[in-house]
Amino acid sequence: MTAPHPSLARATPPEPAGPGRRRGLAALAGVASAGLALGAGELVAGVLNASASPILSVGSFVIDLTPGFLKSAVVGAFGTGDKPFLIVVLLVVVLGLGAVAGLLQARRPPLGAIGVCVVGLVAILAAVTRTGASPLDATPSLVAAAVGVLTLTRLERRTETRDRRAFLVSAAVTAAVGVTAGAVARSIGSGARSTQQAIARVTLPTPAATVAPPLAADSFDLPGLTPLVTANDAFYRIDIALSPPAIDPASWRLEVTGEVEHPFSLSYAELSKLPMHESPTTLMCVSNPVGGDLNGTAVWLGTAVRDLLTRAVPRPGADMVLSSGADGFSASTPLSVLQDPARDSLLAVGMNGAALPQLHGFPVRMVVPGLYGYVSATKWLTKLEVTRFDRAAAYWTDRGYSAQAPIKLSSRIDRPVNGARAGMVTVAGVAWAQHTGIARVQLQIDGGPWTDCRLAGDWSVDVWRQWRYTWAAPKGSHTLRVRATDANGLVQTAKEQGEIPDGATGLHTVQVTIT
Ligand SMILES: Nc1nc2c(c(=O)[nH]1)N[C@H]1C(S)=C(S)[C@@H](COP(=O)(O)O)O[C@H]1N2
Ligand SMILES: [Mo]
Repeated sequence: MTAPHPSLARATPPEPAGPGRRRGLAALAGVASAGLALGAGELVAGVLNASASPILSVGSFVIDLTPGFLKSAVVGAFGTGDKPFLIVVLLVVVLGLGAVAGLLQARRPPLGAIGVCVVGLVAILAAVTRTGASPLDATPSLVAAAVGVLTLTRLERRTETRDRRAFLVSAAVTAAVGVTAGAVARSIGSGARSTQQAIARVTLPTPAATVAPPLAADSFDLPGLTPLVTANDAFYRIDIALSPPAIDPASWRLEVTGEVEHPFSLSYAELSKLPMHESPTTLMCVSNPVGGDLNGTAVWLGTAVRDLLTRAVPRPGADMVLSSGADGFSASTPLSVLQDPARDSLLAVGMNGAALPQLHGFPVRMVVPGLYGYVSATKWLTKLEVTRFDRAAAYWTDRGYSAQAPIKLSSRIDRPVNGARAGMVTVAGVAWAQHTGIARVQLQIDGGPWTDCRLAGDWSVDVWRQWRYTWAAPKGSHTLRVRATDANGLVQTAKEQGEIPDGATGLHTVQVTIT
């Protein structure tokens, strides 16, 4: 409204803005418009469906395209902060694209507006191609694109006004409204609240068999040493879900299908009535580097996967179970492992005495002792499909990881820390060979001989085992290395191998300074 007619503006230039400044204002208009568009899109998603959020959909799209090596690099650099990192990168990219659109719109209208539409189209595609998406999920990105185009064209016209301050105020207001909308969207979205309420309402089934709690001798009470059982809120989290699926247990169903004689499906209530038992298992991520901490132990409460398979009756020739999660993840687990009566493979509903937390797969996940998480530990489980390794491939198999991946024998030094006082120093850590068990842990100091460490009791072969060693430590810098031997006599290899394709090997080596 206040923008002068362009030809007029050209005829009587009011204190002509330099081309550099004009460009700056155009870019600013683009950034502010992008901010408002994003906020509007997130707000609509918050009201309609949190997983249709433009940023989250594009983020998930990026994750799905990300090759394995990059995933490991990002997880390695940011640990479980990989998701906030991705979102920040996306926000910066979108605002940057906004600046470009602003410049284009100023130079060659309507090129900038067209650019906004193209970005909107990408977001729409990302939203509707998500697993379990509906066409309605296009709405948030559609609204974002419309708001983006309208705001950009209006703001861009204002860059021509003589009153720079008025322009800056409208750009600032635009951006602020966008940020506010985004913040409101965050607080109402994600289904987090309703899922928390659903989790709070869950009464865990009574286990037919409880696990014997660890004996006092099964753990050492040493500061800095990994506890035998990991608290739920300290448990590592790895998944491809930018925002964890919010599943209502009242509408959850598990499908058991594929190469079986009797396919069936189960509700959460039906599953809860099946015989439940407790079982402690140490989960491991294949992306764990030597010495890393992408692992944790919990007492899981669940029902035997084996019994469900018995009921379905797999057909001859089937050798794999492809389990799927609501986030689009899938895992390939050998059928024989899941049918093995000696292995406690669970469909878990409880974790350390509580209902499964949302981040760890509420309402139901798989837990299989001895296999890396990506081939076994499907969270937000929706389907078990009996199939064959030569017919189907899981999520990470398509991205450079092995189809089968037993956990590798490994060990870690947790203490001492740098600056420990010279004298008697307790070195300690954990070693693991899930489903086989640890027989021996040895420590090497400054390249000297390998000496035996003291082991804590063996609570379960499916769980890591603590070890300790009392060291007469002299002042100075020292190198400590650890290696484990499993119950079959296999000695942990010193050969260094990266996480891809089926888990890292090598000996954890630390440098400590004793003062
Ligand atoms: N649905 C779903 N389940 C999943 C994943 C995932 O991305 N999506 N990641 C797997 C991987 S790689 C690991 S290591 C474990 C981690 O489980 P946690 O997050 O409970 O520690 O979950 C597995 N289950
Ligand atoms: Mo993992």
